[in-house]
Amino acid sequence: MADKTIFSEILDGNIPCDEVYKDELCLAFRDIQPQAPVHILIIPNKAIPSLREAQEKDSQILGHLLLVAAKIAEKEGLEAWRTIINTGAEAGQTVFHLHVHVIGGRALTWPPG
Ligand code: DGP
Repeated sequence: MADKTIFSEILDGNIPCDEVYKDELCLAFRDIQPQAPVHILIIPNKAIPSLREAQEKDSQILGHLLLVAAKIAEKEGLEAWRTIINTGAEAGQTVFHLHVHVIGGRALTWPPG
């Protein structure tokens, strides 16, 4: 069993969040350290530590997170946006509960840092 993360605490309602979307598989809320005018995190209810630990049986959840990302981007009025899943500390992952970043509202450069 993975250690509890701050995102589990948010899912449990122990830590508040600025919620933007919720359904039976996931929760989305605004990032506390936004990197752009719109910066939203989508997390599965299931505590998968990272994409590395995701399994075949998680396919529906993973696909769902991306479809929710597109739905949220549209709701936020974004014409372009970036979806990011950091996997591993060296890639910038700091919270080990899989999450999709949705970032937009400004021009985004490539390649990322
Ligand atoms: P990552 O670096 O990919 O693991 O992204 C973690 C993100 O989570 C980071 O952008 C900051 C955000 N974050 C960390 N703690 C909290 C919190 O308590 N509330 C909210 N809303 N965001 C958080």
